[in-house]
Order: sequence, then C-alpha cells, then structure tokens
Amino acid sequence: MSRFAPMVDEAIEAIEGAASLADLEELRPTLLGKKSALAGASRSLGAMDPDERKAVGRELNVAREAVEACLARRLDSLRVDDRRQQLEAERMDLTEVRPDLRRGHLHLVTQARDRLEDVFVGMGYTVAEGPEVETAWYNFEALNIPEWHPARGTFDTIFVNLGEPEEVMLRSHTSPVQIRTMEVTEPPIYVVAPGRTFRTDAADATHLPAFSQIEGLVIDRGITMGDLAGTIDEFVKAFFGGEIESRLRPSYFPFTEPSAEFDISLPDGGWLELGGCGMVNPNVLQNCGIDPDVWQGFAFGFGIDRLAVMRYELDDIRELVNNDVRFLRQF
Ligand code: FA5
Repeated sequence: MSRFAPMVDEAIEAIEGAASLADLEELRPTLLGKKSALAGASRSLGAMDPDERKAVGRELNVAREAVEACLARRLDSLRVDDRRQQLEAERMDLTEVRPDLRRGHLHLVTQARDRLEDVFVGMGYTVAEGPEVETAWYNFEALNIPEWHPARGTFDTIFVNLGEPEEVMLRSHTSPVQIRTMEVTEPPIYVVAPGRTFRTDAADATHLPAFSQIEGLVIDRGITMGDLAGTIDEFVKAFFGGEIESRLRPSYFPFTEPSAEFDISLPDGGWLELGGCGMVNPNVLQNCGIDPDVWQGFAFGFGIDRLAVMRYELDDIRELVNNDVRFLRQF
C-alpha cells in the first residue's frame, strides 16, 4: 500500500464534504497548493537517495493524480447541481399570467342577416347578390326611376367619380339586384338579396350612412297582393316568434304598383316602419324582358340594421357601428 494512502483518503473525504463550488475552491490550495501535505512530501524527495526518490516520487504522483481526479469529479457534479438550482429559481409560472381566452362571434347584424337567409331559404327562396357600386341604369332607370323623376332625389345617393357625372354610384338600395336577377333568370323566381347599401343620411338614432337591406323578389303566375301580405306575415312570425304582428300601409315606389310600406308591432303598442314593398311594376318586368301579361310578382326591401335594433331591443342604431367590444359581447 502507498505510504500516501492516508493522506489521499483524508483529501478525498474533504473533497466529498465540500457543499458548494466556493467551498471546493477554498479547499484546492490546502490539498494541492505549496503549503499542502503533498507539496511538503514533494520537497522531502530532495533529501532522498536516487532509488528511493524514484519510488517515492512515483507514489507521490499517483497520490496527486488521485486527489486531482477526485477534485475534478466533485467540481463537475457541484456545477451540475448549481445549474439545476439556477434553472429552478428562474422558472416562470406561466399559469398565473394566462390570458382570459374568450372566443369571438359574429356581429349582430351578420347574425340577423344569417337568420333572415335561413328563414327565407326555409320558405323556398334562393339567395342572390349584386355589386355595391352600381350604374344609374340598375340603381334607378331599370327600376322605373328616369332621370327627371322626383323619387331619384329621395334616395340621397352617394356618387362615385367614374365615367359620366352621376352615372356611377354606391347603390342606395338592394333593388338593383331585382333587375340583375330578372335579366339572367327565367321565371318562376323566388330570391332574396341581402347586402350593404349607402346614402348621404347623417347618422342618428335610426339612420346610418352605410346600412344593410334585404331585398325579396317573387315572379310567378297568378301572384297577388295577398301573397305578399301573407309572405311578410309569415317571415315576421318566423323571425321574431309569435308575438310580433305586421301591417301594410299604402305608399309609393316607382318600381312597384300598388306599393306599400310595412310596419311591425312594438311592445308598447306602436308600430315601426321596416321597409317597402309592392307588386312589381309592369314597366320593370318589361325592362328585364319578362312579359307582364304572363308573369306577375311582388318585391320587398327592408333594413337589416333596423331589424337587429328591434330584435335586440337597442336604443340607438349607432351602437351597431361603435365597435365597443363590451357592447358587442352581449349578443
Ligand atoms: C327602399 O330602399 C326600397 N328599395 C324598398 C322596396 C323594395 C320597396 C322593393 C318596394 C319594393 P326605403 O328608402 O324606404 O325603400 O328603405 C327601406 C328600408 O331601409 C327602410 O324602411 C329602413 O328600414 C331602411 N333604411 C333606409 N335608410 C336607412 C338608413 N339611413 N339607416 C338604416 N336603415 C335605413
């Protein structure tokens, strides 16, 4: 056994007992430095004869290597511990800052529009669409509103600076889709056309400059005003449920004859104007190449935003476009 074995055992015990990297660094000079027992033994080699010096020197080297190897192992293991503790201390508990995840949903005008489509599709209608930018032909002329007609002024049209003055405009109602449909479809026709419409109206509690309408058009044989009244009644009941009633009031639109406005009953006993309707004017049928002696029809058009106001009992139509998430979240 090496004469240095007890010295090595003692050093190994001290190394294993070091609890931290700092302790180990402090220990290093005591074990391997100039004042260490190993260094002392090294110095005593000088007084020995060459053979003994050789043998003891070899033992001394083995002892020194054993101490150094043990020190390196302990250093590694303390470093690993140290890193683990550091990671543990820096770990963030993300569950505490988890955001309040709430799913969005469709805007209430979109919800109303989808529901309207469902009700009419259930009654056998198909859904049509048309462009939001229209020519005077589709927005007015084909609808029996020639340039000189006073009704043209009532639509408060927003014109677009394209081509001839006052020839291109943002559509002021969805009625141009009637024309576009009749141009390309053989009767019988049962369509609804929802979409955005635009007027120079200033925003107030019941008006918006950009709003949505839904147009309805039926062309078939033997259609009467009774079919129109029945259809509106049917739709109002399907949309609102049993309690709400509808009524027609005589009115005037150049594209229908006779024309009416239709109202729905309010909880306070009053009535709210929802839209216009009537039997399709024979001039309009002719403008689209449909023979008025064979085919008759009715049309209606009403405001979807006004319907949403009514259905969700809002005080002001502008709530629909304020984009206040706290308000929209309720529906
Ligand atoms: C028309 O637009 C006709 N095209 C309706 C029609 C279609 C009649 C087919 C006959 C046959 P009017 O301008 O009245 O009609 O508008 C219809 C509805 O749109 C109104 O009753 C209202 O509900 C809605 N509306 C009109 N202007 C606005 C506005 N500025 N803001 C919100 N809703 C509006």
